[in-house]
Amino acid sequence: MTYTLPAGCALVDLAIRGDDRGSLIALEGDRNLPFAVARVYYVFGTKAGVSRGFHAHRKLNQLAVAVSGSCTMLVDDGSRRTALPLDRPDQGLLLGPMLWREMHDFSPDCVLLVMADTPYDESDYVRDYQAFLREVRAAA
Ligand code: T46
Repeated sequence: MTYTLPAGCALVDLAIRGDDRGSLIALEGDRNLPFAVARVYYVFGTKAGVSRGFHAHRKLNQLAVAVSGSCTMLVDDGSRRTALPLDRPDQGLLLGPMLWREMHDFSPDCVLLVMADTPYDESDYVRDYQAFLREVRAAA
């Protein structure tokens, strides 16, 4: 399935270094990632029916990969809103700045691995959708 994504995000295929023992994927900052990694976190054990996210970042770049299970990622640049499944350990979603994101439909086994280009900084978050729209429009 092909998705028309909002500006500032992209699906990327991650090369599998497989052999007869199984599979391995290596992610290297500034090599197959378009940024140097400053932080890695993972979301797991999300309870049934719970959605997460509901914010944008002013400056942060991230790559999100469902290394196990699946969830739906909704991305919104203020003009286009697209919901797509993250359900492959060999595909990641690059998320640039000023993209509203929501995560829904977590499978019980979902492990969402995220690499980020800065340390955690709460002041980078925009957690109100109307404020997000105002900031996007002011920057246009
Ligand atoms: C994002 C989506 C995909 C930290 O202390 N350090 C961290 O690096 C992060 C990411 C979070 N936290 C704390 C802050 C909260 O007390 O962990 C708690 C849960 O964070 P939050 O509610 O922001 O989690 P999500 O799942 O809504 O969003 C996260 C990321 O925050 C966000 O950047 O893009 O995953």
